[in-house]
Amino acid sequence: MKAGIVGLPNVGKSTLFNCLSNAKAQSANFPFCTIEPNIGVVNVPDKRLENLEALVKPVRVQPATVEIVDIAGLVKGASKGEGLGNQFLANIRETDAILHVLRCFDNDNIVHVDGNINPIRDKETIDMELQLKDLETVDKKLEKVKRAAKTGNKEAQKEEAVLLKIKAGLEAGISVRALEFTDDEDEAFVKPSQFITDKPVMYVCNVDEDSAVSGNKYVDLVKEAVKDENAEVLVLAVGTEADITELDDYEERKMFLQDIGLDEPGSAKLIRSAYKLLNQQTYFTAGVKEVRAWTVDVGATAPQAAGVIHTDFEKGFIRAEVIAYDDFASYGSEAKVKEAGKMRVEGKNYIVKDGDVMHFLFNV
Ligand SMILES: Nc1nc2c(ncn2[C@@H]2O[C@H](COP(=O)(O)OP(=O)(O)OP(=O)(O)O)[C@@H](O)[C@H]2O)c(=O)[nH]1
Ligand SMILES: [Mg+2]
Repeated sequence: MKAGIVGLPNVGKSTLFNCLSNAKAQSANFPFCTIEPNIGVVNVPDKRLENLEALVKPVRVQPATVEIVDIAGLVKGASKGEGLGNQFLANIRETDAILHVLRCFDNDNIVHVDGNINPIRDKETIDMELQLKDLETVDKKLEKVKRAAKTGNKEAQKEEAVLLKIKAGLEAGISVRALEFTDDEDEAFVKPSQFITDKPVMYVCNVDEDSAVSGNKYVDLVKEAVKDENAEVLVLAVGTEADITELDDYEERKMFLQDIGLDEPGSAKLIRSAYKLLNQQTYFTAGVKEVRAWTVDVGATAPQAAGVIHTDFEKGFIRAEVIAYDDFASYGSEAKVKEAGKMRVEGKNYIVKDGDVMHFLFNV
């Protein structure tokens, strides 16, 4: 699962990527600085993991990770191949969620490809290119399904109806994610088509240092424009955070963050939000050798969670011993949790909860 950073050229995507990841992407003040996508595996910051480490004192600690991809900037006409558009759109198609970066800072020295600062226009430019690409996809599919539908094939007729609805939506400037379908329609026809505008999205407003805490007039406009989308809007002073990331000393970084009014980097919040956007959650294993955060889909069962560690754990799953994170934290150790009768034994139908501390019993 990976989240892609998407937006116009020169809005700060690579700078953001560099804040998140140690894999350094080239960032410079000219449009189309990035061509090949940069991929980074990013640790997901989690206070609970730090706390478990303090309690268990293991040899190793391993945080959960999420993959972030820095993609080239899109411009008007990308769907028609403008600015290497088709290649960039293909890079976006390969991601599972979209982090849409909007430039919300004034600075005459940093070139804006469309001449002035207007995040709403920028968002519409990007949305339209993604929608046009999906329109191409839907037209191709319609072409195929039409004949079968004409011969009376019931499934094909259902699919045709769904595709026509998507086509009408896209033509009216509505992204696929904003259209309503029954669960059956979604599973059978919408999801498998992997429309770009069906991917979950969040907006990242790149602001100047002074707006890092409470945003600015541009952020207000963005919030107003997306209020019906049910999408998260994150405010981040990307340039400033990139400077802070350059500092080697932890205390110094903390001081600079406090100076601009933050108790943690906005990039940490962004990583957690991206993780959620990808529909991922964390369970822990807490042994003396290793305390580790593992990633599972929201809704995963106990055997599926075990399978993340090893496929044998899933195949031979017998049961899981489960401690809620809060119980582990308040009693302080596995032994004390057991004593208090707070450890649960769960079977193969158990749906894992975020923060569960788990131990699997299996035979192979
Ligand atoms: N003042 C200021 N400059 C920024 C900020 N974010 C990025 N920049 C500058 O803007 C320029 C472009 O940043 P990049 O991160 O390379 O932009 P990009 O979106 O990756 O651009 P492409 O790869 O060309 O699509 C660089 O000179 C950055 O230093 C910011 O928050 N404030
Ligand atoms: Mg770039």
